[in-house]
Amino acid sequence: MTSAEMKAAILHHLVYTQGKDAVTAKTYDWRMALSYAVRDKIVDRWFEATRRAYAEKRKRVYYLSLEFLIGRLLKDAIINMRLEESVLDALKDLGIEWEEIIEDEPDAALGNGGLGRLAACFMESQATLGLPAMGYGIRYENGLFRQRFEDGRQVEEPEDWLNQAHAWEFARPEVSIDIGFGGHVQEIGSRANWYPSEVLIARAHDTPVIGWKGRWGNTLRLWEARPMHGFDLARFNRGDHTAAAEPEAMARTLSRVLYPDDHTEQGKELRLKQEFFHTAASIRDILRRFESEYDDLRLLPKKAAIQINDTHPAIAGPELVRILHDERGIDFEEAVGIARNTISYTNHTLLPEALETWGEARMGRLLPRHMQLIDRIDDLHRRETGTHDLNAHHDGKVHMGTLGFIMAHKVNGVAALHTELMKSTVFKDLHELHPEKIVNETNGVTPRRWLLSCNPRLSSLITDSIGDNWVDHAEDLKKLEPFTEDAGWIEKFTAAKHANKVDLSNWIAETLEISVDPDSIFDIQVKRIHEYKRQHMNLLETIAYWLEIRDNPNAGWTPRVKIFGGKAFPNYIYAKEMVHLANDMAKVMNSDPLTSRFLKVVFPPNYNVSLAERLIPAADLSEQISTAGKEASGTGNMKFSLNGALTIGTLDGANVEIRELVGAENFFLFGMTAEEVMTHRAEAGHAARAIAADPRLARALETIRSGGFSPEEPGRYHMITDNLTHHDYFMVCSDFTDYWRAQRDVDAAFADKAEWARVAALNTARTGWFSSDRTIRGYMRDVWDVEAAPLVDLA
Ligand code: 26Q
Repeated sequence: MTSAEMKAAILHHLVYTQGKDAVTAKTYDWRMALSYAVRDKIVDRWFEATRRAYAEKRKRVYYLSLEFLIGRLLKDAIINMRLEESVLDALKDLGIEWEEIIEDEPDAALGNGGLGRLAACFMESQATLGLPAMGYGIRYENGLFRQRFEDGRQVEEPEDWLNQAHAWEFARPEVSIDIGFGGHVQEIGSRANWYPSEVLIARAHDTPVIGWKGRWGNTLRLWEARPMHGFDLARFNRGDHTAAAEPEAMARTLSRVLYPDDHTEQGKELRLKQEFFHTAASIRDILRRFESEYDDLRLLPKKAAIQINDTHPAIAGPELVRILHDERGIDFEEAVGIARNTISYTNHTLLPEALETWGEARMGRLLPRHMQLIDRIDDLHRRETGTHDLNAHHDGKVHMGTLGFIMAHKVNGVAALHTELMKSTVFKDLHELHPEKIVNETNGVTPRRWLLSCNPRLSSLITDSIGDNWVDHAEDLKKLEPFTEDAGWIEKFTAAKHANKVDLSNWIAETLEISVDPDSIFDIQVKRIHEYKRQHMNLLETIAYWLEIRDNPNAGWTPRVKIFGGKAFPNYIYAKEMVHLANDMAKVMNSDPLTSRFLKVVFPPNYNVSLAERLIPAADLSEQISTAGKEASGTGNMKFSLNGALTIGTLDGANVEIRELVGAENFFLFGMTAEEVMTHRAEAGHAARAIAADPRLARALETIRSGGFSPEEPGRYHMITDNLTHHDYFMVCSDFTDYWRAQRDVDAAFADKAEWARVAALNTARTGWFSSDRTIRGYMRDVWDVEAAPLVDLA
């Protein structure tokens, strides 16, 4: 597409789609016009792919996830369609600022964190690989809350991405599916009719997901909840104005908000309703498509693979069995077999509090037939395995992990260590009964968004050096290794990183009014705020470093900028205190004349996908410091490494694999192993002993305790200091000393700029394996048994 054609397309959509005149058009109007112009190009390719999937009778993959953390889509679309030149030229011609347009797009935050972002990366990789696939999610009206700080405290505000028109979706009112809840069951022999007492409608909204070079496109289908009967006119006419709108409001509640929860099981009825609404609509839609192409349901596992992203859609098993058995008349055992061979389940956590369970009373009331079927599934599984326990339904609850496991043909972990821990802990007994079921598929991230798009300087250097094949064959980044021995090339690498750091420094100065020195170590920890992720250990180390500088301000300290980003679950008081402490520390430290040359603390509010894209390319040091055994994988760790940051980290999640790939000598390892954590935790008084043995730690804790960062309220952080001193389940104190040691190793290493840059470049060269393309190929081979369509390049 030429620049002139692009310009004409933008102007056309400005007038005829957006209904604005170039004279009065605002940034928003231009963005919408540009989005429609780009979207037109995508739609052609998307239809072509969809037609081919049908015509070639290909097996399809269905990715069911309550979360798709897709972020902004415009730049991604432009890059994958190779339209950046014509767009840049056209915008220039029109006198429109590219940056301003890109920044104007709301960040679609339909997810909490890693699990949701993984689903988004998977969608992009599936399209890039030419795999016929469809993502199913919920079209939340309000995504993850917006975070603000008020006197350093987190305040949540509703997120309203749908306030503006959404350029990328197509409403499909003709795809409307009835979803029932409650009511009663009438059994007829083995089968039953379910008569729900409440019914609402799931309406589809489709977003095309385009792969690299526009060679394939898939659909992300998001469900919106709508009332069966809209507005009650009779009631309104009787003068009952509020009540007339009630059924509508009730139904819509279902797709109103994303639960801002990660890792704490909530047990809320609305959440269970969301899960069933999402899953039932998706299963119906999958079967409708299948039945339009084939007439034998026994073929389902050959033509469809359904992946459930954690247990959130795990009711898919019973729901599919219900339709096959009750509605289509397939024998119960055969129905279970078909469902199992179609479904597979990804586990993302071993934290006991995060494993979903639903009370039998609630589940029985809301999903009476499913409750019966779960008991029959349990019963069948007992007969198959000759066991007596291991039921999904026990102790008055339905355990969704167990249900997911027994209704799937494959269950996967998300990093090598995590998968091994699944086998030896949470799923130990089930694993012994089904030793082939658990497989590992180490997570990955899409290199299109997480290198090419977010880090243009480094990407250009890479492409100038090895060509652009790396973009969809990230293993090619290996070819950079010889360049890392070339001093001239390393200078270019350093210049790219430095320029990224200057950009970030400017942004920090403008938005937060904090001045930072781009020559400092940019030390970044961004992720949800959680005790197991140990942001407070990072804070303690920051305090200890600050105190040491104050003791001896002229000792030649290595300057650092400590950058934090992340949201705390609104009811998770401890995590909120961690946020508050970080902000209180920033206030004290950034204005300390003795130390501020050497140490700054920066906590930009509202960490999201777009902010990640800004921060990660500017990082020198990636903080991956979770208590070993607790972080299933992590994916931020991969993004940092790919962008040339060194990692300071524990042997947890995918850190283990990152360290193996980049080389142990190029990774700042510290802390106990998962096994050591388990034994050490059992030793009473571990925290007190660790504190007694490390005066730096003791002093840092004492500084918080005595109100060093909250003089107006010295007791403010007793919750944190008391917990760390006495209980310290996540081993912050016991790992602190080694963490401090590793941080000083970082200082020493950073002193040799060229050597640091060499190792940073090696990180980029050696982490191409973490492309989500590789992950998806793994699922295709080990779990889905599916092949991609041969790809054709754009004309
Ligand atoms: C459960 C019940 C009710 C409401 C919400 C939830 C809920 C929602 C989201 C529970 C958990 C989550 C998210 C979990 C998550 O993001 N896990 C992360 O998944 C990543 C991708 O595999 C891993 O890299 C991270 O290690 C893991 O923490």
